[in-house]
Amino acid sequence: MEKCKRDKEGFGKLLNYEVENNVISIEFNNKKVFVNVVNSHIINFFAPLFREERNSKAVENLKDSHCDFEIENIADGIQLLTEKLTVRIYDEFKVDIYDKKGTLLCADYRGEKDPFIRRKGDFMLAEAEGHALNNDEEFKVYVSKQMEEDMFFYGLGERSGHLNKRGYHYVNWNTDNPAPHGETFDRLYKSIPFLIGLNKGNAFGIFFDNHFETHFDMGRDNSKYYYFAGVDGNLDYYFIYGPSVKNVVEGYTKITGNMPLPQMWTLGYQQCRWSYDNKARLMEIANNFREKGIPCDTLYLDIDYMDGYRVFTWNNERFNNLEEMIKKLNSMGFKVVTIIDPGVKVDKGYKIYDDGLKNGYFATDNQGIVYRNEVWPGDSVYPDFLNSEVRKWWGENQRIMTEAGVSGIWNDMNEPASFKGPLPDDVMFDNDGIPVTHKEVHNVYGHMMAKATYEGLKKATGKRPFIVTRACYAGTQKYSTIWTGDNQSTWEHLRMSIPMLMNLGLSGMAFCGTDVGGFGHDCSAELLSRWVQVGTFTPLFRNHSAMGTRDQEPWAFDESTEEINKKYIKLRYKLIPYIYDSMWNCSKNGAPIIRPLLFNYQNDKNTYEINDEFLCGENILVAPVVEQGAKARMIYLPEGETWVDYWTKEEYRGGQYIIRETPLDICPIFIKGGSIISVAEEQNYIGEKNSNKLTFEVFLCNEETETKYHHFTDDGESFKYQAGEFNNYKIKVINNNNKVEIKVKIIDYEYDDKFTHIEFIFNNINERAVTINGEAIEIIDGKAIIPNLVSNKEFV
Ligand code: MIG
Repeated sequence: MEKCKRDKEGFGKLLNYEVENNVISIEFNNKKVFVNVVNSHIINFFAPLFREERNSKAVENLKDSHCDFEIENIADGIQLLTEKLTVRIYDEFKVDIYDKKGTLLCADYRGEKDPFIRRKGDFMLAEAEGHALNNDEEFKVYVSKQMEEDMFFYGLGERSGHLNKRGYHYVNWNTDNPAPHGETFDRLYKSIPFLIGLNKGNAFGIFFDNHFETHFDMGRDNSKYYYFAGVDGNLDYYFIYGPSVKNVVEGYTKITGNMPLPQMWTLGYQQCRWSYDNKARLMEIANNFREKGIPCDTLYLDIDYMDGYRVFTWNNERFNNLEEMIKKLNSMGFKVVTIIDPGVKVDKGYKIYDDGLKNGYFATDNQGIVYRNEVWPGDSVYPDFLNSEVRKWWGENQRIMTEAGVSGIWNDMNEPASFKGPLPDDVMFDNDGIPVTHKEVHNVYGHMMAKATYEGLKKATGKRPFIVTRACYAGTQKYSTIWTGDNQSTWEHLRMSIPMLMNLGLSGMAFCGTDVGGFGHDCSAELLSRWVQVGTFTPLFRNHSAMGTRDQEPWAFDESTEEINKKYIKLRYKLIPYIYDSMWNCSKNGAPIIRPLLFNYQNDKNTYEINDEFLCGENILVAPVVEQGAKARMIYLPEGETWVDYWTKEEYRGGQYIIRETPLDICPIFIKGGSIISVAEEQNYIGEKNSNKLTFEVFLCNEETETKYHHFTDDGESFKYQAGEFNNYKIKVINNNNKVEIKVKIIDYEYDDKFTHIEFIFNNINERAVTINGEAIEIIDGKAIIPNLVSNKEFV
């Protein structure tokens, strides 16, 4: 941490230190800093360069668990030893971090700064204009680390480009740029200043909790170092040790909060459009789904449902008797989600505006006058979501929607977007008594809006809130799912969505998705089919498209396209229990649903840069087609497993590249040999049928395997699971060439889930004999059924 640009003198010599509980305060010649041992593998480094206190919006209730550590003096500095790490701190607050074997994980850079020179035409720019903002002289907070050979970088939230971020530079400044997103974009709607480094196979994370504009440079400026920097604010970052990427993500979500379990229906297929702008069209869409037998759980109302874009109102002509319409849709098995933007129309007599104005709930200019810009409703003002009273008010307003029958809220435009130029830096917000500038809180505006919405919905309904937000910051996973904004119906964007979603997943935002079929531009039949195939495995599975573009509902093209779309949407419904189990895992340890292969196969270097394959949970590998017209594609199967082709049941040893034919109705899917997938019977929407049996598909293979699976059941909507009202079925499969042993155990059984039977469907059973909990079981048509153990409590 050699540079702190607030003043040129830096930190200076290390003078002395004091320890109080988990915090070591270190006195340098020019500044005092704090090193907080969060636990044996997470260390926070804090220097109050901007204000004395933290002003974190990401980290709430961080508890220091008691953790033993030692501190000793070493030549030139001090050394901190935890059970996992050795941290050496020197003059100028330079920090080097090693694991217990003495392997260097992350060291501050000491060499010369030598950023590349940006040449223009045939002359070199004068120094003053030669550097863009990435010149370190312009940052007030700046930390550079030594680049090691063989390093890979991941995370950083929503990014265009590829999975590995080495060699690139990204900015955190939430931005609504309507141009087609490309690799040249260094910023998008979201800011998640969390980077994962993989250094010779050892992973670590750096979470730079600063919501001013921040930059991450992974060796673009110079391949000798990487850095993170902020235009202002405190130096406040967490080092999170792996050595597995899994542990890093778990550590990061421990600090910034876990994604709560979503309601089960939110995992179904969702249909959106800008806009289904009248009742007749919306009902036509709903009827089409049911008549065609294409499953769907959710329909969206985009901005045109409102009365003149006034939030918390609706247009009574186009949607007369909205409540009745929603009731009708609910009875057909649909949930309705409505968009709510932050911009409030300037309009005397409109209650939301009047109330907000009267109570001082809107952001102001630096003279205290309510700040105006323009968004959809015309002249608009911006609620001050930094203020807890405003959040409460906004939360209460959600009742206007929920009482009309709305089941979820979609928060758009909360970067915040503005039509008349960006909000000036000095637009003021009231952070519960501490005035803060737009410059400081821009990146958390959407995050605080999502928090307000979450708390309001939770209070109004008592259910697990469903919110989709476009802008977010680190930690938004506690409140909301996200979608990646305005993509385009292009093959390029389908390709790009995969590394983008994988990095979002690694950045805590496990519940994520893109507009399936693409938002801008006209979709083609083939592109829609391929996109639906990817969407099938994406946590948020929502088809959406822009005003004026070609229809892209599953049936909007020809019959064969409709058949393919239907086949995959049905597959999604079959996999809902498996996806819900993956969500449950994620709610405990942050493990993303859609994840890069390296997450599970870190020892296999071939996985480090795979952009066009992903894992969905622990057991499914998906290698979608993202090229128009592709009749076949190459697939890498990670080593250490046998992989079973979901369609043909053929087995492949991992550690090889194979070629798979890919006719339009085939998205290559491989199941980890020996593993289990929990599945549901066919239904049009979640909860349509109340099956009395649990079903597990077992994918046997010729390799000897031993796998474990946990299946979770609860009511699918309330918070009762947090008080223990759930069941946890633990299933073990031991498979060899002539027999399969299954062991079922119930670890938790506080929920009356009404399943009377458990069914196993065996793929590749061949001549194997099967025992379940030691008893020989007869296999008929590859299936075995036993009574559920919860009901007779036999095997508990
Ligand atoms: O300026 O509400 O990203 O999903 O359909 C466009 C209209 C505003 C942008 C969102 C998009 C939504 C659209 N909105």
